[in-house]
Amino acid sequence: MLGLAFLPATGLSGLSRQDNLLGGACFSHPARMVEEAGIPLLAVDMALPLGEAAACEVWHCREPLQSGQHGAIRYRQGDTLLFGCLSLDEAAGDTRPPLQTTTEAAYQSIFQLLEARGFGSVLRFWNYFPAINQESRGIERYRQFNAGRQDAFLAHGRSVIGNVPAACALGSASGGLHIAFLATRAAVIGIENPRQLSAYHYPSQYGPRSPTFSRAGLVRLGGRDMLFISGTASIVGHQTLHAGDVAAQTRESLHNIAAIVAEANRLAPEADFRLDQLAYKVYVRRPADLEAVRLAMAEFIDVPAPAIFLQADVCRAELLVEIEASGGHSIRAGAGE
Ligand code: 3EB
Repeated sequence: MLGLAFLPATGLSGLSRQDNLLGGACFSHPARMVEEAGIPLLAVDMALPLGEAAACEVWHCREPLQSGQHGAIRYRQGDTLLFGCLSLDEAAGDTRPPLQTTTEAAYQSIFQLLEARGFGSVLRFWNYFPAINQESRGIERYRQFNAGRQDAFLAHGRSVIGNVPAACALGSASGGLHIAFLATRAAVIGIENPRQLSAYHYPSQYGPRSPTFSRAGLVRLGGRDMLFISGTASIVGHQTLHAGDVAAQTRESLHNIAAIVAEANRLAPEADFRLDQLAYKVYVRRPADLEAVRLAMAEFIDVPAPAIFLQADVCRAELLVEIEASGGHSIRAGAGE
């Protein structure tokens, strides 16, 4: 029904022969466009600390698909799934910080598209933009982003607490605002982590507007339960733990993911999600920390799981690592067939 492949940029054309590609994102430093006719693919400037040239995250499915364009959004959809992405230069529209204005415009455009095509739920948003921890106009850029995102949710009459989509927000090395999203006509259940305060309830010390995301989204597609876990970091309650200790941060992040998986299994008892059967994307702030992160992951998850490692800034200055994951769909890692 739905599948995820982690591929080198050269593996893409091989995949398209047997699967219908929805779209995805390619990461390299510098960013390199991967052209695949009609397939919405982001080109994100993000280094690969393992030294590979590029890594692509590609979603595919069995549904017949058609491509379309809505403003800056390139998308591809079938009966139950829609993948879209857009890349925007930050443009000043009014007196607000340009990133905030651009973020609001991007999300408004996404919601317009989803409303027009009749896709009621977003399984996952991925957000990438440069200098995420930098301040401009007296406010950190991640916080500018949060304001723009929340305003777009509100403008479209969407709730900003409770059943909101899973997401991540990471700092890229350069470029504009990149957003990718996977939406569905099926019902998605937002999942929270009992170890963490819901991000949409974070107190104002983390910014005037709380981030609008759930810890995970759970959906049943084609008779299978699927889980989309948001970027997960070393945060318990609302506090950052283990400042300066990347191994401990990695373990805490995985404890959080384990708690989210337990919540998902409680809500979908048939699903039986397991840590060693998820696909991971791991964002490491400092390349020198890579081995410590990999070791901590290998100790926590006994069986090696498919993973992409990327070098990215995380949305709180003290956070050294952030991990996202998904499962229940098919997962393929490697050169494709
Ligand atoms: C956190 O738990 C870490 O703003 O979309 C994780 C996942 C984080 C998503 C977002 C931010 C976002 O608060 C940061």
